[in-house]
Amino acid sequence: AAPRRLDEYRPPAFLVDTVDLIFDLDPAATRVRASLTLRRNKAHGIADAPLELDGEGLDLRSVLLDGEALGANRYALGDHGLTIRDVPDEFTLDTEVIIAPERNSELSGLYVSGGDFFTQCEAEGFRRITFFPDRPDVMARYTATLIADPARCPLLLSNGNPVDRGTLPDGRHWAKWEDPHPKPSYLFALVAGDLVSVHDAFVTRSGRQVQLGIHVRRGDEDKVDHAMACLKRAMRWDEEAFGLEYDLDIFNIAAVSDFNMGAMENKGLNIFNTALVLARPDTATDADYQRIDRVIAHEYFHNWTGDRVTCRDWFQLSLKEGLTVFRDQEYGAATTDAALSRIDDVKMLRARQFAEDAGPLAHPVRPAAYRKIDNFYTATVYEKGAEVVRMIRTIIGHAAFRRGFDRYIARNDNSAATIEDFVAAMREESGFDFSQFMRWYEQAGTPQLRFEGEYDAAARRYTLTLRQMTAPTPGQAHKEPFLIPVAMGLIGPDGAELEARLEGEADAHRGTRVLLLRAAEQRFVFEEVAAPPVPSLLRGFSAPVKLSGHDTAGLAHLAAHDTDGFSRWEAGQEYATRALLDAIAALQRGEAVATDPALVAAMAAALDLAQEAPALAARILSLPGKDVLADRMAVIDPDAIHEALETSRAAIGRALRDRFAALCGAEDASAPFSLDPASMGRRALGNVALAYLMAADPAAGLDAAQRRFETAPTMTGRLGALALLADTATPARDAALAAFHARWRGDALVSDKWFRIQAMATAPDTLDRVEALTRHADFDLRNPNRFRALVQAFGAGNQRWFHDASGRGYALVARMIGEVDRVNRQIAARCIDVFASWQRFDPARQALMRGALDALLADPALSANAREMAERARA
Ligand code: BAL
Ligand code: ZN
Repeated sequence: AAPRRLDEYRPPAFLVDTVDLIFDLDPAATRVRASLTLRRNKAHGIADAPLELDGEGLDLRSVLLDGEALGANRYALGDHGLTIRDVPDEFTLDTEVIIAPERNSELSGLYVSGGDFFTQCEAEGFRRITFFPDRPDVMARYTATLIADPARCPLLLSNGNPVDRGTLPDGRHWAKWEDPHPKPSYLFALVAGDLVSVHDAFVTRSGRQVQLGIHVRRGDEDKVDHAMACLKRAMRWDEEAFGLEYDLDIFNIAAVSDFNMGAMENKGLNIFNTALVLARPDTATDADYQRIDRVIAHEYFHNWTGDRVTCRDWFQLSLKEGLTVFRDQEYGAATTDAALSRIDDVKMLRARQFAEDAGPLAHPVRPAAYRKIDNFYTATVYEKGAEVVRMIRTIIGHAAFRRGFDRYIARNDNSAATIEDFVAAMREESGFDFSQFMRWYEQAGTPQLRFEGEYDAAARRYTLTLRQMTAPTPGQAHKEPFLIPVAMGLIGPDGAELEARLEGEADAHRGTRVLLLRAAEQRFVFEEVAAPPVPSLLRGFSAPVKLSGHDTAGLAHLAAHDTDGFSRWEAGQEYATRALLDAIAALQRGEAVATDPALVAAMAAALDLAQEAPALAARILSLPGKDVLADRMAVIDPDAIHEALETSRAAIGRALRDRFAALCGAEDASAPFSLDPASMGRRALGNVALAYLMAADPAAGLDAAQRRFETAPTMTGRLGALALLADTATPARDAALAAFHARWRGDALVSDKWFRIQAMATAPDTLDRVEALTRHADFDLRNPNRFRALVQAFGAGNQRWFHDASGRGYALVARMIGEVDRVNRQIAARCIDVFASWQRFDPARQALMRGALDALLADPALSANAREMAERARA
């Protein structure tokens, strides 16, 4: 199919005012009756355009126009929809179709999971339920009547408020839901099944009572307290931080274990992957708890940035996603620890988005063309999109940003907006000209930002030169300079922040300023600078760019003294990254690795923080990830990366052995479980310390790991130990994995962890074991979580063995993608990005990775989703 293009947008030919849906729910044959009131849209521009409705896989039974049945000669039915010519300007249309939810393994549209019915309509799933103009700029008021067997489906939920219910003469019961807010079809949802409901209530700031419900499979009701607490916290925070109040009397969350995404923001009825709802201290790690908090908040925040104000078309996806990620990041920063939260968000951005931006899948935050929009739910649209929103706030300031946000919401409420609408509101409230800034939405690629500083002691002048360069990305050979906000300060030789007067400023002052870099090269002159400074640039990571220019002494100085918590961590990480890159280079030259004593000293300094700031200590002690190191290498060498990390970890571990040993002892099982940053920090520190001890002293480390695995009261401690044991080909590993499997095989989410840990293991027999796990009785291709836990985790998270020089890892993942594609094309397509980095490897690996993509492309049955990704990755 030809790609869709942003510049070909045309308003819809018809608008839909109301939609009445009736579902006779049956797994094998669900009857869907839809009654639409439609009218011509003058903005479309063609007065006699036919009515075109999207529809896929629907067994059409009848079509009535204004109550009259249409003969087959009045409409054309194709693979992708229904076209009706010669329709009046206003009319009603009634259709009846049959669908088979139990055969819907793609999990898009209406499907069955564990015997219950769920929907997923974003982006284009509604057309798999009924014929409809399935595009986000068609917003209508919906009612939905769900009819089902009361024994099988006691619970019947849809969007909005319940308005009526009853029982039919044949014994089936029904419930009617009405959503008073106009919405696009992608936000339609229904849930019907035998779920247990946990209820709570929230009183909005204007005093309205909202009934909250979380609906889960029987047996999971003891794992929803956290999600409920997060929901209430998020509702309150959105009122306080953004002035946004919930607008219905009821808010429901249903959890499903077969789900393509993490969660979905359907109006009034969020549907969640169980992985992002269920948590108990013995089943969920601290990372799971934090992720749940953020995603519950994210989906809730979509109620305004997504539902009340939606996207005109799917090119605008970042309008809701980038903004809502920004909002969930702000929520995370405000409700936990701001610097730690920013560190974690930036680490994720770098690991996922920078990698995407550096390869053949690079695309702008607002893509200009796509074949399958499902392939654009990417780190670029989400995470980089959030950074773009953050830069707007950095440029115009918090107050103007908030006014701009209010204006954007007020002006676009109940409508489908564009990125221009958002930026216009910001411009109007700030007076700032965003023309150059719009390149962040249009140009792909991560800018390289290089600085040089020159201090003139006699003149007390410091001149900072900033240069930017962005490499070409697919379809964009030449890049215009970005407008880059550089939040910065100057640190003096004594570690204190220096006063300075930037050219044009009236007075000298100290503290953070924001420089606006507009040109490819620009000089900033600071006067009245008392001593030679080390510049602290990109404080709080003020722009998604790659900075260079510091020498190691400067980095060490910033790591010790920067007043910005994020930047202190950043400087330390950069220092460690360079030390590891040196180690990698030494290994490649066949030399022994000499671990930098300054790196050891920095780690010792981090250990000094263990009591006072354990979470920060754990983050500093975590060496840069393999992805970070790979990103910095001209040719990625997975074996050298692995060895350099292991050798350095062992050297640091030996130097600080006793201190690590003291930290990886048993957790205090009598202490109440707490998610405060210090408690989580202590658990994280225990796991990091254990990794050092195992590297430094394998025998003692193995003992400590076994003890931690057996006695840790939390999943964080137990899994941390298990992950390290899994890296060793030892009987202790086999025993621990067997015990874990036996204990948890009945819990799908914990079993996913069992698969994931083995998929990501560095032990020498990992390839054989992962192969065997693809044939394990508990492995199920049809469950996206399980596929991700084994195949995606191996491809994306096991640099050592996925990239094994034999090519076995590539072949394994390609084979599994081919298999899952026959069941669920979205899941197959999303896994293909593990091959997108092929140009970064040596010629032999390049050939193997290309070969894997070619093998996929050679399959004539490959889905359009997977084909688009494989072709882009191969380019
Ligand atoms: N809209 C898809 C899921 C999410 O981003 O919230
Ligand atoms: Zn979202």
